[in-house]
Amino acid sequence: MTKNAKLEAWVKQVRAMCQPDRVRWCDGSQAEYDEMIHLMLRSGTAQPLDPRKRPNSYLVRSDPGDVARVEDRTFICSEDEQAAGPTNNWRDPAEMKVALTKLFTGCMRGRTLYVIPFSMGPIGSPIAYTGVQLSDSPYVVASMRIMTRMGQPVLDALGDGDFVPCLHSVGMPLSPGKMDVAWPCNADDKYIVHFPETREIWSFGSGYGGNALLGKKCLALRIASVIARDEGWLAEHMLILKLTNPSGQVHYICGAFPSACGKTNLAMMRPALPGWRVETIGDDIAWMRFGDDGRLYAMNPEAGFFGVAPGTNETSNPNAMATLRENVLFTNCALTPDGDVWWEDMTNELPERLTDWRGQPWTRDLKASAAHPNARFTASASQCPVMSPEWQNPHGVPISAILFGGRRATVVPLVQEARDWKHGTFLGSIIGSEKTAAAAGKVGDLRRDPMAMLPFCGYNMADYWSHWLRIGRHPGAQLPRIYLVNWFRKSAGGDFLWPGFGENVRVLKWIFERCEGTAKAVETPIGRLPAEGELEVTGLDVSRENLAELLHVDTEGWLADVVAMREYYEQFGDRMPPELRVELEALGQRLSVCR
Ligand code: SAT
Ligand code: MN
Repeated sequence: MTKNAKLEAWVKQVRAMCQPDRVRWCDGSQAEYDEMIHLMLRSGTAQPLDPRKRPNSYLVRSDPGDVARVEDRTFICSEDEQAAGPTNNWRDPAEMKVALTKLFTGCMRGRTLYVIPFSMGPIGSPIAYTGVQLSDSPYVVASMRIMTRMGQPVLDALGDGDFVPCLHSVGMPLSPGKMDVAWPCNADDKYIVHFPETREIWSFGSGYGGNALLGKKCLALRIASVIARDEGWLAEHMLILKLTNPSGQVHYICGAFPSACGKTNLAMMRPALPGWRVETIGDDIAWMRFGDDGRLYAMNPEAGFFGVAPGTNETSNPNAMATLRENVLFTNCALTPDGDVWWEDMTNELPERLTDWRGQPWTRDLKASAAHPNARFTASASQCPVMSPEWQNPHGVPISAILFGGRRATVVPLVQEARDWKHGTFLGSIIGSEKTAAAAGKVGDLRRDPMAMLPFCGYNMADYWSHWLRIGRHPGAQLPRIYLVNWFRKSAGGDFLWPGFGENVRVLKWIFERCEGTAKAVETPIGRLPAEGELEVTGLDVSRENLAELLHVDTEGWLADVVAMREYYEQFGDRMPPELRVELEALGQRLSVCR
């Protein structure tokens, strides 16, 4: 329980508005988790997997209309429309509150209101933030217990301190006598709403992932990015890894990639080069602040993984497979006849028969995918065999390099180094990626996704770039080096040129050695590329031609990108930091002379 007056008053107010049958304060205990599972089994939300195959693990099937983040229903309601910027959906905050209050009135009838206190970052860490989510979903309670530090210890540490209020409802009240459905949600009305000035989150109508687990994208990215801007730090959509070379030297690296582009695989990589070691600090979010030594220290605010299941296997990510052996919530995966989960590319051979993510019989001649492409696993970070002990360090780890990447079949080389922070900020601002299934919409189209923050920046993207540039001017800063990477280049025939996964350590090795000052680079119009012979290729199964293609400057392709970026920058008008326009035009000029 709590003596926090603000919290007590807020719970009372929400109770009056949402009219739940009862209120339950979550303590975060195992018994409470088990009870949530029991409720989900009873309501048909979840089913147990065979404990001999996957102990203490469950499969959940969502409504087919609620399978991913809904970006077109995600709103930044700042006082001033310009403060949200052209890449966010904006509504007037007062009007939005009126509309939401209508929707939330009576929305929890027949349900329980759960009070879920959670900490983003180790409890009591000077750089952690406390949120309290009010939700009517047992799935959310169970998931938040895995994904965050959750329960009574958070309230104890909070005392009468401040917290971010996160209100959530699946948006489907139950009238007396009405049977519940397995996955309650509101197919017609979904709202994922952020009020940056008052630091509040209201989410209605969806029970899935980032729409509903409000500590993740809503608090730790959208709201935190605003706080970070005001306080001089960075809240980023980045993995954090620890890289150790064969002689035991260490560098910590962050990497920003859009959703479903392999952050989890990179963060848990089993390196293909002998003697190199990757350990995981985080797979999705990094909060970075300057230490007294002028270095940027990154902390993972989460406590678990909400990872994309399809594509995960013993080759692509053996450490994830080990993480998933027990105590896992699976969502929208397929079910095997012997009571285990399955997803595309989990095994070399397709199973003969399955139950698909919708609960329908599936046979391998059907050609349809059995798991949803955005099927997910939810597992505690503590289960990952390569979790670095520093992941719980309340101050974070010092970052030597930052990677920006995405899925680009063409143009962007395997790796390039920025000349300095400003150039790196520019490279981050121009990244694009072919769309994945992590968000609703058409898969495959190229979209600009600056710093992989397009769906997650809680304010005007141009102001966000200005903030990055300001970070670069921090007095005494010892800034990380910045790299653009692309594991997803394809040949004209449509095959990947680079094997990826554990072989990506070859790129990390070059970056590591750049940080040490021992690897060479060549200047090119787009940035610094590995000098001849500097990328470790021993034992690598890639042809000379393909390697050359991967490290080649595609002048015409880049020039076309410059034109596209000029247009992209236009929409930000005079909020656009002039430094980035200067970088873009300078790039265009350097490329033109090579023509
Ligand atoms: O659903 S989430 O937003 O948590 C996953 C993602 O898009 O990265
Ligand atoms: Mn993500």
